Amino acid sequence: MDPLQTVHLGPRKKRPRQTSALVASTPHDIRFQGLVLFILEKKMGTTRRAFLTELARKKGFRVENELSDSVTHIVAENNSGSDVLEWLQLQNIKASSQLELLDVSWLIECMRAGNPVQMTGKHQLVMRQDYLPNPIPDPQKTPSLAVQKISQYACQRRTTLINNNHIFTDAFDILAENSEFRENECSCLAFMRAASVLKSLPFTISSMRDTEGIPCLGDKVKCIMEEIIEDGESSDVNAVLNDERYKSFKLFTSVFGVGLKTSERWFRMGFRTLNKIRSDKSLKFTRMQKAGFLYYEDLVSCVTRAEAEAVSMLVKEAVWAFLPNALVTITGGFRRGKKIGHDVDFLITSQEATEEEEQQLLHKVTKLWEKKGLLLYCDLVESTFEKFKLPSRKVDALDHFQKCFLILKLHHQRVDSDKCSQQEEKTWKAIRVDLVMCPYERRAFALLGWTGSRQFERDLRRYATHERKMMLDNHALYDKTKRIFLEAESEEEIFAHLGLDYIEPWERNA
Ligand code: DCT
Ligand code: MG
Repeated sequence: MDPLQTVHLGPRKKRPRQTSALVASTPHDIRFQGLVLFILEKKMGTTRRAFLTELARKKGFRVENELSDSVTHIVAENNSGSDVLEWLQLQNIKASSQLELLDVSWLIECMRAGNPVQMTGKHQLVMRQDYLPNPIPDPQKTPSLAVQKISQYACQRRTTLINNNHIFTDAFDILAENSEFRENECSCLAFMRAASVLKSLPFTISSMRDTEGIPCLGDKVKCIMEEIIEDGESSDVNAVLNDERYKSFKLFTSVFGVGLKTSERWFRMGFRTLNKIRSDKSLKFTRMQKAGFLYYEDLVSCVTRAEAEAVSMLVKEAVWAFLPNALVTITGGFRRGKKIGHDVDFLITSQEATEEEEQQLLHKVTKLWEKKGLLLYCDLVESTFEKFKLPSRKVDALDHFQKCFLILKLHHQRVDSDKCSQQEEKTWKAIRVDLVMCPYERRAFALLGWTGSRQFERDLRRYATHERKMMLDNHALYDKTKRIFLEAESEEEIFAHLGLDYIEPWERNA
């Protein structure tokens, strides 16, 4: 039997208080700095507390006898989040916002593992303060830890790639896409926000009771969730997946250069397959669409991380040939830790370059690739950036930096040297690459904007506007109350200007 679980088997005899056992414990080396535990005696009992304290200390954990400011984790047994909060209140203790309230199951897992294990929703008695919609402390309210609410803004949630609610978010992603194809903006936004908030949850929703207090879940959304919980699937989603318009739009927009307008036209003309479209002599294609059809197979198969890294080398080599000190940063999904993507995005900037050199760089780089036969498609858009222009009000507006949308030829041997050319086989893959060139002093804004996700960016701007009376876009942050531009050297500084806790790139997968 597991000694950790041999407790609470029937009533126990009352024993004299053994606090001395805690105080007198022999000193142990602390192996996990920065982690300070306090084990709550309430409902756990003195003996078990003493046992767990000693065990944790033996394993190198720092466990405090008294609750102090240095404590980072409170561990409780048979207590709910509100029980612990109530207890804290009774002690008149001001809990810091970073304090984790955890169930003893977390500590037990740590003991088994011999080191701190990741905290998940099932361990957390309350959500962390970071999820508060307005994390401005109210000095009237002590202790400051309240039962925490999940913010309606993605920029106040931490969304990693661990998605505990796939069954729901897959459904809402499909419904959002269908609404987009039907140009129903409202319902598209509602489904996207629902998917986004569910992606951030540290636990899986298994009954409708779990949805209490979660924002962005309207009646329609809840109905669909209820159906998925009960039947394992949603009839709305099934209807969409069988819908002619949805299937056609999905197929047509998978071609580079084909958007909603073109899809609509082809759909109305009665087209249902790409082969029919490709071979129709009466249709006119843009240069982008021609490239899209030509490299279709390569472009629909996603870019892997290894391929993205190979492209990164290619980009750096070319950029550094002209501007050796330029900063080249991978942005987009790959910066957020994604394993695959539909393209590879880069932000380029240089502290030393003159305006002329800055303007010329993308031209030189793409010419170099053209000479080497690596440039399969190139659309270079000149900058329309103006220094003193106010940030855009449009949430989805494209920025004004100089940029190019490319398709590059990536030779397999640049990815995997073993995969050498076997005769007649194609030895390369076409990859979509976006390069953005920005003035050095705007790099933090450009980086934040190009890291995404789109939902995260939308909510950052919405939050800036509605909660801070500020305007944010990929170029700048403007404070409307003070009527000044707020400068930033790093993303951390932008979050600080907005009064937001910093969210790491890999926590922005909203
Ligand atoms: N972006 C934006 N507004 C746009 C286009 C892009 O804010 N109109 C930002 C958000 C994400 C980033 O640029 C890169 O865009 P994509 O490559 O489209 O997205 P991604 O997150 O990199 O996803 P994927 O893996 O599909 O490339
Ligand atoms: Mg991308």
